[in-house]
Amino acid sequence: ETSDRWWRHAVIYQVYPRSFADGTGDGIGDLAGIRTRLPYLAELGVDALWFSPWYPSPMADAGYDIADHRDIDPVFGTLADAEALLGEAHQAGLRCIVDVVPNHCSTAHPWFAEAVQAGPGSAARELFWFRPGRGADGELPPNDWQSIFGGPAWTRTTNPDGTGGEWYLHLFAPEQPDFNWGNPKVREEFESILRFWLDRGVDGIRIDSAALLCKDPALPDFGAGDPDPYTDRDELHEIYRSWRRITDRYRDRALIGEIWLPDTERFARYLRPDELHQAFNFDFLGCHWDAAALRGCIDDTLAAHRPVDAPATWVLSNHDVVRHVTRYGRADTSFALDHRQHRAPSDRALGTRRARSAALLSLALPGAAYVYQGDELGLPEVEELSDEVRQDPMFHRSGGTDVGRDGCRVPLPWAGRRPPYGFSPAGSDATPWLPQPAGWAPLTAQAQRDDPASMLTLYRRALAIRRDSPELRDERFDWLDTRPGVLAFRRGDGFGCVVNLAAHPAPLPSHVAVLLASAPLAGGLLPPDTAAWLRLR
Ligand code: ISL
Repeated sequence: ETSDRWWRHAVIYQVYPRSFADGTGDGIGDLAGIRTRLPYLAELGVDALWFSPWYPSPMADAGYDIADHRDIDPVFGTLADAEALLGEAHQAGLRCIVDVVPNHCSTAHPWFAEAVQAGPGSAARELFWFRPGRGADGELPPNDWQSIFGGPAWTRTTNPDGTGGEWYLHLFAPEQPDFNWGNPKVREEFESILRFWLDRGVDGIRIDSAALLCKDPALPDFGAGDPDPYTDRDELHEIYRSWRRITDRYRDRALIGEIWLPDTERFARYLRPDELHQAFNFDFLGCHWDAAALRGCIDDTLAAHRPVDAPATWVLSNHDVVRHVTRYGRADTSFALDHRQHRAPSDRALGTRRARSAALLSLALPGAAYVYQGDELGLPEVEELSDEVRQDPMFHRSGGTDVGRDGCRVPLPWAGRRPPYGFSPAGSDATPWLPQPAGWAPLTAQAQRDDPASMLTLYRRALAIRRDSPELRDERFDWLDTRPGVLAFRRGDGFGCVVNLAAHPAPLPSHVAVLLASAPLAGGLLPPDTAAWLRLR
């Protein structure tokens, strides 16, 4: 039997369980809600689902602070519900990917509770990074590392007598202590977690913060940051090789790394026949809406993946960044990761127009494409959230200077004229965990379903064409000559994609049939900010 290597060309839909669909009527999305919406996902035409964390968690970082990696948080359901969901998704032809978070756990994890109890010098503390502080009374953190969410990456414990004790390391929130990956027990634990989910039939594992696990054991100051003491360390590769050996004992399973590295050569080192199958390409996400910039990003990405024979991945949005409808409607379209400038004005109509083109572009490129829930509805970032409702630790830890990531995590609108737009079951009086805006009635799945001009219809048509086009599953990709500001490429022999990023209408290549366009064509011309898929003759 040969492997079909589905992950090389899959369209993977990211489900953020808290905000996808609420089946139980408490205002929080859950597994029951996902199960009722599987027909929607199958009809949309994606190949796979990636579930952001659904494990027991105090939710200090929306579930990325995990207390037990082998169970489901009661707010989402039970392990039996997860098994049923995996079975039903497979029945519907959808592969399933779970999120594994190996860099850290929750302070509520039994190992951490035990480590705090057991005190300095204990074996329990060896599973994390506990260190005495600096200064006369140990009142200063052990080194200068900063948390990615703001503030020092260290928090001090309190001794039983009330005095200050050792500090522990957390690259993210204080509720997310980092594991010590130098300890074999940590390695064994995650290998067992991997098997736990692979045994339950998941088709892939998304590895959170995959380049951050290993730390220089001397814990030197970051200083000038060269060499970086915790990013992209060589020891990581041995860990992922052992994960690959485990994964290879199952059929057609994929390891997918969340790897933020600006250096594409370093990035590609993780994509080996004996390491990860794929990793997210975040360059695309940070790229300007500009023909030359996009072309450069596409070329760099393809060039990085070619020598290692790994599929490229294309990501427009996820649960950590400003939604691309809003990014693309701004004068500066690039700052995907910077939530501080979040309040810069955005032209929604323009952003939507560009997002439609970006969908056709990303779905026509070689490799795997990721769709974040709500991309297919053209949801904008919700910018009008009041500070009181914001939950993201990024907002709270920055003292409000960074508005954080709640604006892209607002519960999906399914149907109806007003909140909760069918997010919670009919008759429930629950309020969604983050408030939905008043103007979303035209964006509901129901409102878009039968509208030929909707974003949802565009995605459905594009995904249907992608499934029926063998050219999009082979790796061949060639740029076609065009005028400045226009991107055009050929896939295989006869599939073409043209995107006009210029300010003026552009002629289509001659002798083509238009398969799909992101906006009506005007007299054979492609209007600005429009894309088309073509059959080339
Ligand atoms: O490492 C980074 C920058 O150098 C970060 O961008 C980091 O890779 C990213 O924030 C990791 O995100 C993931 O892990 C976080 C969680 O809050 C995010 O939602 C998740 O996607 C901690 O688990």
